[in-house]
Amino acid sequence: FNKIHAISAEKEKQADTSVPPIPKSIHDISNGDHILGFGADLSEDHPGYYDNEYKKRRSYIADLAKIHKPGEPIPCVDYSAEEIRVWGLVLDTLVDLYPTHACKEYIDSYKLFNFKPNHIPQLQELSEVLEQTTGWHIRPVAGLLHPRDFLNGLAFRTFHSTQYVRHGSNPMYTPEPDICHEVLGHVPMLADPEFADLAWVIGQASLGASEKDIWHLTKLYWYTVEFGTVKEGSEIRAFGAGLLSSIGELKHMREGTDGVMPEFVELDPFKKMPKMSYKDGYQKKYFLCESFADAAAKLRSYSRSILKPEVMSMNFGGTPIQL
Ligand code: TIH
Ligand code: FE2
Repeated sequence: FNKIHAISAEKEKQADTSVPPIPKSIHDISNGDHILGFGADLSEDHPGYYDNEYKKRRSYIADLAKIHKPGEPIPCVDYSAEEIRVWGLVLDTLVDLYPTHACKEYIDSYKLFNFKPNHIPQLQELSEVLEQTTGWHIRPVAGLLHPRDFLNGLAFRTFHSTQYVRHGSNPMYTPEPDICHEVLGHVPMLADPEFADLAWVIGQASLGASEKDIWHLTKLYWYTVEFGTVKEGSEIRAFGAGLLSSIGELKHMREGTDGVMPEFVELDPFKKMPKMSYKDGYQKKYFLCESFADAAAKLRSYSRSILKPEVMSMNFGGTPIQL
């Protein structure tokens, strides 16, 4: 009996320690301790793998992010002519698609930002606009954060953003986030109050969540904030940042690839979500929302079902939890 008892006590301890302490503010979340995948170590299938100059540049930009402290101005990056060329190309191609492919909230918020092909916006200037519109903040990050840290950031209305530019060999699609994705995909959406609310709901639910729940929330995040689509009359429009920053994926969402159309399914946060991957190219399945308000309401009811009692009494910079 003693032995069994000792083993189960040990298991319980493990289960306990697998959920780290709940962060009380953005200062409790690290932007550089848990970088996953890519980061500065590119895998062999990454378009920049054989480009040493590119890898050096990425490490330099990643190191800038690591020294940043929340509340301080975000370091500016002096982008090179090649980096600006890539950004300009992505922007010029995407602006032609937005009127027909992007949701109306995106098209509206986009106007706040005056993006130009010859200037890569600095995170600091963008964060200032968001602070004034929806109260969100941008924080630079060295690479892909661990999902718990990333989602926890959303609870404090903080969006962790990369600052490097995708490899120039394929500006139409990159397998990982880069500054073009963050700026053209996420930033205008975060200036929309209803969308910002949806992202906040996912963040609040992630505080103190079990590993299993973190995984499910990551998928909910992926299929809405990253690859979500929304009905507008008889049309399907994109609101997910992974769509809005990739010319290739936006076209694929509408027209399919090699004669195969993607599938569209209704969002139900209580159902098991399909597996997600950075490695499989374009999505085969998109979740279709009636509206942001409807998607946020559904996410809220799921989030309430897993919310930790300690989080209920937390105060998010003067605003109590709103689930
Ligand atoms: N595929 C997107 C792009 O080309 O901009 C970037 C990513 C979004 C989500 C995951 S990777
Ligand atoms: Fe993203």
